[in-house]
Amino acid sequence: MDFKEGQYKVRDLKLADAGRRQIEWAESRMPVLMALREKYSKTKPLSGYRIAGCLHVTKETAVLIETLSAAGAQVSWSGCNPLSTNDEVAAALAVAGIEMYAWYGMNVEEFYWCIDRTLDMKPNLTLDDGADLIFTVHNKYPEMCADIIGGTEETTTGVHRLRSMAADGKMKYPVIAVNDAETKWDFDNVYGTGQSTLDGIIRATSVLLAGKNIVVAGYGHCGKGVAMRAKGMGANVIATEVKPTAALKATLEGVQVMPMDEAAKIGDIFITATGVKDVIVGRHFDVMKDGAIISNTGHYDCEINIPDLEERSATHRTIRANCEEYLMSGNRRIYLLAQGRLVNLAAAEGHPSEVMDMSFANQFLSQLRLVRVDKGEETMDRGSVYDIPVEQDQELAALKLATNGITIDKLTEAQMAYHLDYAAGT
Ligand code: RBV
Repeated sequence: MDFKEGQYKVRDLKLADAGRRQIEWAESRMPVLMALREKYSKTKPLSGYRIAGCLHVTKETAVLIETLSAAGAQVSWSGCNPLSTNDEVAAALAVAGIEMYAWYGMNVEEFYWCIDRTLDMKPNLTLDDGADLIFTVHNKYPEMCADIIGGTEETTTGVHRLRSMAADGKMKYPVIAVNDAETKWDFDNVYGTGQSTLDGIIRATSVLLAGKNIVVAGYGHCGKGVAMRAKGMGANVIATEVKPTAALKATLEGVQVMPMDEAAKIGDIFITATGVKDVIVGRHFDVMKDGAIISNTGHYDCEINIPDLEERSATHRTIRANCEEYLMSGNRRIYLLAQGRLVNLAAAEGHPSEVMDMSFANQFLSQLRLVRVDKGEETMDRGSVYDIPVEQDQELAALKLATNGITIDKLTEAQMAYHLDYAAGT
């Protein structure tokens, strides 16, 4: 493995040219982020700032990294999942001089080694997806917190955990919840997860989705996106839920709702999207049909209890990339995709560039906001989680529409006055 201490550890630098072509492809589909790059590469507001990032190394993330770098930041990066790095992209970034520690198929020990290396440069900003970097700083290097201005967090699970940490009074620097921007969760989580999850399942199995019973565990934004797309492909979609309002929405969207104990008996394909552990466990494997396919699209790999599956299985073998066949009692076969890790990134390429454009524009603008805090132009409490300003959502959405050549109406002054008039009625 090519490795120069202190700079990078990637699979193979010879993959760099192929990676660069993929990054250019993503750039051509991320006009909002590219417009921000154009603007801020002139003023370089991130000059003198050191950003450690821990987020899936994909072609889209490369566009974010190179935008941060063009705005003047020194960047060091690790992937936020052992199975989500695009080795070609990682090589291209290492060749371009980014400190890069990521390769596909690393083990958990290597995963944390990579995070440690990104901290060697003593960052003053952090950028997370899943909060593993923030947790590492707080738990292993607490002395670093004082020099860190703040961090940003990409995903639902990470934001959820950081809010618990803040409520417990344990957070030592402010974090911006990028996930909670409308231009993030209502697009990335729904349409991104919807498409990329089915993409991962199809690449790993090549099965026909039409006519299948697809069980989606969790009807949050991600689960809803998956369900919507699976329905469009002709599947019979079943949702499992613990939250009454989410379950009720599913029923009104034409999705059948039942407990996992029932769904386990009839599902052909299972997709977990809950953010909690042990959604599919031993007793569910016991009643599954021969040929059942199980996958996860939640951030962590604990939604499917894999030790339970292994305990019940006499043997297992690899059928094809990201598809492992487990032989169960009664000669039933169960197929586990991507080792229960997020199937959309492990078996496909994650969300498409067009949707990551807005997520990562929010990331970039949030890093700039933290710099404003450093400069005293804005204040933040060091133990809190912050939302994205609502104006930012509207600005980014307007920019995205404009880059798509779409124009929209504007309220006239009379309409605006009517809109604000609390005396108007029938
Ligand atoms: N995600 N990133 C990509 N193509 O770079 N795809 C998905 C990509 C992010 C997404 O924003 C989600 O919140 C997170 O991965 C889950 O880990």
